[in-house]
Amino acid sequence: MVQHGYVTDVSFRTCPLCEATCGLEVTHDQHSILRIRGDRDDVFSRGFLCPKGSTLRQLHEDPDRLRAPMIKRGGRHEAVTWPEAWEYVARRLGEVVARHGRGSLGVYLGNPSAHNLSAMTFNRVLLQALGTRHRYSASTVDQMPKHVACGYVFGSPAAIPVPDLDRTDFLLMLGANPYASNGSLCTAPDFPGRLESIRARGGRVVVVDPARTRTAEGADEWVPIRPGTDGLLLAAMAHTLFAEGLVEVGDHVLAHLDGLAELEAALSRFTPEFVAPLCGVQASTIEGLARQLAAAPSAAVYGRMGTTTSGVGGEGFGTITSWLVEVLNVLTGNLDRPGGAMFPLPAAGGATTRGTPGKGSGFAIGRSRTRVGGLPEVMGEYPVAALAEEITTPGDGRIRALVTIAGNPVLSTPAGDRLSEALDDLEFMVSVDLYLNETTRHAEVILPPPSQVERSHYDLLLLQFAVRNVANYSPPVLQRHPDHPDEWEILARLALIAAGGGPHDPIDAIDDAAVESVIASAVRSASSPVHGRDAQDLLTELAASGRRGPDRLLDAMLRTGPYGDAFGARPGGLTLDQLIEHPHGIDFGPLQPRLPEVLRTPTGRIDLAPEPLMADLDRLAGVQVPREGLVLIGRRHLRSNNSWMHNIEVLVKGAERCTLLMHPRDAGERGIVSGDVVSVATPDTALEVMVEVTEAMSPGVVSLPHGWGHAQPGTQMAVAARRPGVNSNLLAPVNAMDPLSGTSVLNGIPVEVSALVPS
Ligand SMILES: Nc1nc2c(c(=O)[nH]1)N[C@H]1C(S)=C(S)[C@@H](COP(=O)(O)OP(=O)(O)OC[C@H]3O[C@@H](n4cnc5c(=O)[nH]c(N)nc54)[C@H](O)[C@@H]3O)O[C@H]1N2
Ligand SMILES: Nc1nc2c(c(=O)[nH]1)N[C@H]1C(S)=C(S)[C@@H](COP(=O)(O)OP(=O)(O)OC[C@H]3O[C@@H](n4cnc5c(=O)[nH]c(N)nc54)[C@H](O)[C@@H]3O)O[C@H]1N2
Ligand code: SF4
Ligand SMILES: [Mo]
Repeated sequence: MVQHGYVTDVSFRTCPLCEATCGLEVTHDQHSILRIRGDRDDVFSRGFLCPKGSTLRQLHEDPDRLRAPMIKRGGRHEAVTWPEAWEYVARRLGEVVARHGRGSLGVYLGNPSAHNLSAMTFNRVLLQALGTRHRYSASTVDQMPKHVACGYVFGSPAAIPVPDLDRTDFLLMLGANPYASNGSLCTAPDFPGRLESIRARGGRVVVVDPARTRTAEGADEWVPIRPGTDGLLLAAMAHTLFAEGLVEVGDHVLAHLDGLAELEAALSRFTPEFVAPLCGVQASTIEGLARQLAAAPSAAVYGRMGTTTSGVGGEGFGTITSWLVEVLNVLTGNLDRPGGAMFPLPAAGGATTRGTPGKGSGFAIGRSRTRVGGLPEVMGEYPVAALAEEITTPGDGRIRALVTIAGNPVLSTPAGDRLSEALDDLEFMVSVDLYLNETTRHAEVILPPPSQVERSHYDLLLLQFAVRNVANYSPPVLQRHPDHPDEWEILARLALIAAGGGPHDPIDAIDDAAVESVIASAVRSASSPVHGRDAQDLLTELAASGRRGPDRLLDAMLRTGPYGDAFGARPGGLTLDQLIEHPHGIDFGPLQPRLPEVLRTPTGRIDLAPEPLMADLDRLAGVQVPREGLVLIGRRHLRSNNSWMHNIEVLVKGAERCTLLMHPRDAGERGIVSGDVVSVATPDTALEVMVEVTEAMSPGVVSLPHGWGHAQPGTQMAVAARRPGVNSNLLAPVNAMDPLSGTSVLNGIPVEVSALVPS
């Protein structure tokens, strides 16, 4: 094809913007993207696309997206050359380490790190080089409770079962709105379509949510619930199963199960009558849900954001709720069977495809504690809500320099105003990010990665939670400018500098060490098809491809993974070359049972009644749910993506989106009508925001989306600044969290809403 004098080409790649991993068909020439649409031949997404997918083009073209590193001088960011930026980082970071030691370094990893092959392979290299315990991430405003619950029950925080959407007869979904989010920890392109298929084949979908979302509207039944009380509801469902003799675990799971009797005894107090007034759900409804779950030929319980980040009166219940989700899957015989809740078998990077099959060292938290608040470490990191106080509180181990990678914690985490002030208090901050935004405006140096279409991609993380076993690799569509390092090169050079290297030293040693460590672990691992082989042989064979960085690492992981060619030992097995020959991906089929091999508990058995969770049942039973007043929850919009993509005109145009949804009863009581600007207040903060009165909210519950609050001084996002919205997380109390995972309470925040007196 020839257009505008250039040769046009079609490339296929996976959209990296959310967890759905849709295949894109990208028409482009050498310099620019001409069109993006759904790849109809993608083995997983079959042409599905949401409105964000095609905007990779607008993102690439956005004049506000940073193309050159920025250094802040006299309060303003100026573009500099890469060599200058590196010299600056080396000097300033070096000064902080010399003055205060490595314990004064901090790091925050944001959400897009999880959708990014460079970050998935080189963040860990950077973390090691920084050598600090001050690690924070978006996980503690997100999914950490699921890791902790599954860590205790199955032995590995990565052993999170996913609902087998394509085969289930009954799906009970709590606190998830895939019509807006496209799903999370359940990778499934066209999640809405898959839900509709459940119903089309005669199955049933039930949604538990305080809001009648589009997902709830599309379901057979919507069960409104008081925010933060899902744990009680699930406990009462489990109690009902025991009380009515409906527990039927099945031999396949029972053979590997501990804790059933202890669990039954501990749940006896959670009767439907006890929890009903607390949840705002009738006892008969709760019993009915338990019976339906037990009676369905196959069923899956699935909980997401509304279950992991909710609480009551400042107390979070994310982990206990996530545990009870899996308890119900086990009790109804739906764990690890088709149509139930199953463990994917990822082609690369799966934590449960390494080590000894069926056994491990188990899971624990609290190997260290935060300096100021004494909060436990979880999965090698601390709760992000503690970040600000760890920066501002004087004493040994205080954070004095911060690295942020693909994150915007000023908008995404509780009390962003406090964090914003704390960032100004640092001696040095460097951010790897595409934009000069609410967080990176505090950075002395910003290092921009190339755009999404200028790099290779493979969803190393999200394919570990996919509803089918698939693999799909995307080469870069456009060449980046020769001076612009790839994102992994930025991360590797940061690591080199953090480890004391010079700003212009070669990064090859770091890259080589990374691949050597992958191969060394594979030849050691009893689950690996290259177990016992000579590492050097494999490294030599890998080197023959001439690949470097993430691509070489990915090739190593694919070849030593469950479908891999094992470096020749399994002819025809998976390699990166083979994936490249399949631009629409390779489908390894529906999920297969994985018990007991997936387990990593020391006993090699499922611990259905782990001590820390059993102990937490007292807290759950004792929760005081206020009968009066309003609580705040959040919501997502299909055309938004957490705090970013708000600088893309086609996504943000139209009616104001950062509004407060409120039930007519609550509005009427306060003399509020749609379109009024009201005050939403906690004891500490008040925001002014426009109201939309709607029956889609339960009485007593109001909703505000997160990720807004743009137009801050010193940012460079012209489109976002025209529709700034307010930062809902200013209302989230910094100390409200789930004690077992350190995850913040973002839903169920007591607020007062009042009409503003017209001036
Ligand atoms: N109240 C409330 N708060 C929430 C939530 C909620 O539901 N309610 N949701 C929470 C959840 S689930 C999450 S995951 C967090 C997200 O929290 P964060 O990860 O801190 O925030 P994001 O908005 O995802 O910011 C992403 C940043 O990465 C940059 N970026 C995008 N792509 C790339 C890339 O490829 N490389 C690099 N280096 N940078 C990139 C963007 O410019 C942006 O600055 O927010 C949480 N906060
Ligand atoms: N368009 C778009 N897609 C996204 C994102 C985005 O920002 N925009 N973010 C991505 C990210 S990082 C993530 S983690 C996923 C999240 O994906 P989801 O987990 O689907 O998150 P939400 O869409 O926020 O849906 C959470 C639901 O929980 C409900 N809820 C709130 N409190 C409670 C409660 O106490 N109990 C119950 N049962 N429900 C409650 C809310 O009303 C809401 O409908 O989405 C991803 N996809
Ligand atoms: S659903 Fe997610 S992966 Fe698919 S096109 Fe939209 S943003 Fe991209
Ligand atoms: Mo997230």
